[in-house]
Amino acid sequence: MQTGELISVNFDSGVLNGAHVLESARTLRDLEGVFRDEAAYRAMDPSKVIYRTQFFLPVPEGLEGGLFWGTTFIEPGRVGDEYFMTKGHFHAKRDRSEYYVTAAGSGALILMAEDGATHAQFMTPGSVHYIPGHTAHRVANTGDTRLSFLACWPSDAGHDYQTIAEHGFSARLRCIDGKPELVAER
Ligand code: M6P
Ligand code: ZN
Repeated sequence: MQTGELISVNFDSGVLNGAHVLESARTLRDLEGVFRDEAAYRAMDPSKVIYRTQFFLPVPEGLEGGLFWGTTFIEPGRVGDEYFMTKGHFHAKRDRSEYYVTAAGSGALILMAEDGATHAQFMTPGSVHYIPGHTAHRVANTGDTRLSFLACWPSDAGHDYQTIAEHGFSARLRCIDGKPELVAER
């Protein structure tokens, strides 16, 4: 039996283990321009880690036909009335799709079609979310504990952050009267 690339996932925490698991972190500093309340953003510690990601990339990035696997861990918290969330992206190859599966915590997956139509799906342990191609995706942690979700996406999908940096999402998940609400921009 071949065990060379073996990794394991802890389904309670979402943590990946294995010699080939890579990690990265995004701090508030990396999320410049993401949150609408700039004054609240400036008042916070820029070195605060908002989310971390673990990746398993068994084939080279860009290869057609492979799959990547990862877990994202988003801390609880808010910038103003907006929950801590991922940058979000379209896939550079627009037709590529992806799965997200919630391991722990609670949150929302915000999906935006290319025409700007936006909706959210609640994330709770065990929830499975299919992200079709041509759809930008971002996750917000709406709970008081860390939100962890597994992801599986094609190795040639790529990340287009630029379109989101220029146009943003057309709706934001804001905490209104203590509850998450998807609010259209303008
Ligand atoms: C998931 C996957 C990754 C992505 C990560 C963080 O694990 O979709 O491809 O990089 O979430 O999201 P983002 O890249 O938008 O910061
Ligand atoms: Zn993606």
